[in-house]
Amino acid sequence: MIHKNRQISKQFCILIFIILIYCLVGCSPQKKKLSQFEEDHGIIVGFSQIGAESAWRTCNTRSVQDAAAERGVQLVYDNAEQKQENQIKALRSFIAYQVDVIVFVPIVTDGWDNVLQEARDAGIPVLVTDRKIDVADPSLYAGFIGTDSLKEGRNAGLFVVSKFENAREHSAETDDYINIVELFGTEGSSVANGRAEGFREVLKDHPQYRIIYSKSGDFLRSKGYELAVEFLDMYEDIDVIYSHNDGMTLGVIEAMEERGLRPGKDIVIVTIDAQQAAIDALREGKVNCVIECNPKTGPEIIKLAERLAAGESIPRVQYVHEEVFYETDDLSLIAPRGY
Ligand code: GYE
Repeated sequence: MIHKNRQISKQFCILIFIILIYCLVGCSPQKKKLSQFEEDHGIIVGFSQIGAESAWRTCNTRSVQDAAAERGVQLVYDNAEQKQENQIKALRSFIAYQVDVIVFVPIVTDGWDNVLQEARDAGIPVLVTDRKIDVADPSLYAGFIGTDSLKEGRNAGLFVVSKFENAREHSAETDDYINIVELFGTEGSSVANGRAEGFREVLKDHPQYRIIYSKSGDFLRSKGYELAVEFLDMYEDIDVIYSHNDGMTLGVIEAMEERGLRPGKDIVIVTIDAQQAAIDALREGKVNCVIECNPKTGPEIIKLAERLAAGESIPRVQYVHEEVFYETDDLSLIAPRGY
C-alpha cells in the first residue's frame, strides 16, 4: 500500500514539474516573430529628422538612409524643417502606417509625452537619437543613442582654461577677466543645454572667466554671421568665442575677416561638430579647438531598430565615440571628415 502511495505521489510530482516547465516556457516573452513579409522585405522604420540646418545634419540623415538600404530596412523618412509640430505629425503618420519601429531626433527636449503614449498604445517601440527628451514616463521610449553634449561642453571649457592658464603664467597682467562670447544652439534642445552646462561647469572653478554674451544662433551659419556682426559691434575686448556648432562658427569667421580681424589669433575660437570646413580652419589657425560630434550613427541606429523590431531590449543610453582636435595636434593625421 505504502509503495502504491509513494508511486502515486512520485507521478504527481512529475506531473507538477511538467506543468511548471510548460508555464515557464509559456510565460517568457516571446521573441516577436518577424512576419514572413518582414523577413522577405525587411522591417519598416519611421525616421523623423529635424531638418537640414547644417552639414552635420545632412551627414546624419545620409548615414541612416545608407545603413537602412544596406540592411534591406524600409525607411519612411520625414524632414520636419525645424518644427516640432511637424515631427509630431510625422510620428502620428508612422503610427497610422503601423511601422515596426520609430526612430526620431527630438528637436527640443519637451512636449513628446502624448505622441509617445500613442506609439506605445499602438505597440510601436521608439528609439531616440542625437538629442535627448524629458518625459514623465521614461519607459515611453526604449533607449537613446547619440552624443554626450555635457562632455563636449566640458571639453570646450577645459581647452579654454588650459589655453589661458598657460598664457597667464607668462603675462604680468594676471588680474584681467577672460571675456567669452557664446553662440548657443537651438533653444530648448538637449545638445545646446548640455554644451552650455558642461562649459559652465568647468568655468565655475575659474572666476576670472566670464560669459559676457550668449545668444542662440539656432545652429545656422547665417545666424552665426548676424550675431557676430552684433557682438563685434558691442564689445572690443572679446578673448574667446565658444560656438555650439561649426555652422555658426563659419559665419563668425566670415564676419571677423570682413572687419580685418584674425579669427583664432585676435580671438580664440572653440567649436563643435568637426566638419571638414572646421578642420580646414583649424589647420589654417582660424580656430583653436574643434570638438567632434559624430553624425555617422546610421549603422548603429539601424541595428538597434532591428533588435527592437525583434522584441529585444536595447541599452538605455549609448554614447558615440568622439574626439577633440587641438591646434597643437599633428593635424595632418586627421582623415577626411565626409561632412
Ligand atoms: O551639433 C549641429 C546640428 O544635434 C548634435 O545639431 C546635433 C547638432 C549639431 O545642427 O550641427
